[in-house]
Amino acid sequence: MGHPAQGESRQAGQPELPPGQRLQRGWPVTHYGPVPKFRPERWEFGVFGATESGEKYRWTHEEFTALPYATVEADLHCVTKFSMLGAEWGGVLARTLYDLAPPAPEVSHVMVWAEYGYSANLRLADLASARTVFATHKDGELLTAEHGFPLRLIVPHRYAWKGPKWVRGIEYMTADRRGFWEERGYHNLGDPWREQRYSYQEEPGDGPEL
Ligand SMILES: Nc1nc2c(c(=O)[nH]1)N[C@H]1C(S)=C(S)[C@@H](COP(=O)(O)O)O[C@H]1N2
Ligand SMILES: [Mo]
Repeated sequence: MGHPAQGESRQAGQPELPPGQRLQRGWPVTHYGPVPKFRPERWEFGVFGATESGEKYRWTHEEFTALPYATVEADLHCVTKFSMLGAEWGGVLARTLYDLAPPAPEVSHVMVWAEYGYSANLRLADLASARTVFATHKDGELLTAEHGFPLRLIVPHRYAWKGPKWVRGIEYMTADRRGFWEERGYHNLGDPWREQRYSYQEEPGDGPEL
């Protein structure tokens, strides 16, 4: 595990924007499709695919909210060029889930799955990064439905489309596969500090053939 994830060049507390981004006041709502209704009795979070044990892991909503709570300060960079700086995200560190439900040694990538089939692919190292968090809270308050309640992923060093709202699970993969936006014209890696916005910018090795 653990070569450091790429692109974390901003120092905490230093208001700096990635190239081409502008500061957004307030917190707009940006997503594709409807806001799902939360039904606690039907909700579960799963970790599946190539787990080390070969088993699928599940948490009910009650079990998930009992997992250790941590906070991470991180910015949100939308590929459409606005950024929100300095939010404090609270929830379960992705690293905690990684440790509770470890991947098989040959796992290189993950697909993060959300309601209605929204998905985003990440390198395993990006998921396991110390600041990647499955957030239930922002600035001490529960997320609203529009912003992803009951759970959304925050990957501080990636564009925000790689942080699904209404997230339901992690699939461990032994090869890379494109997620929802990565199949539809966005960059497979999506590092805002390298301005990796669109798939036409990809270089050989950045992602699977389109
Ligand atoms: N499930 C889901 N998650 C999603 C999206 C989406 O369309 N569906 N859009 C992404 C994009 S492009 C952005 S910029 C952020 C926006 O988060 P916000 O609405 O809380 O600001 O959510 C991300 N997560
Ligand atoms: Mo976005």
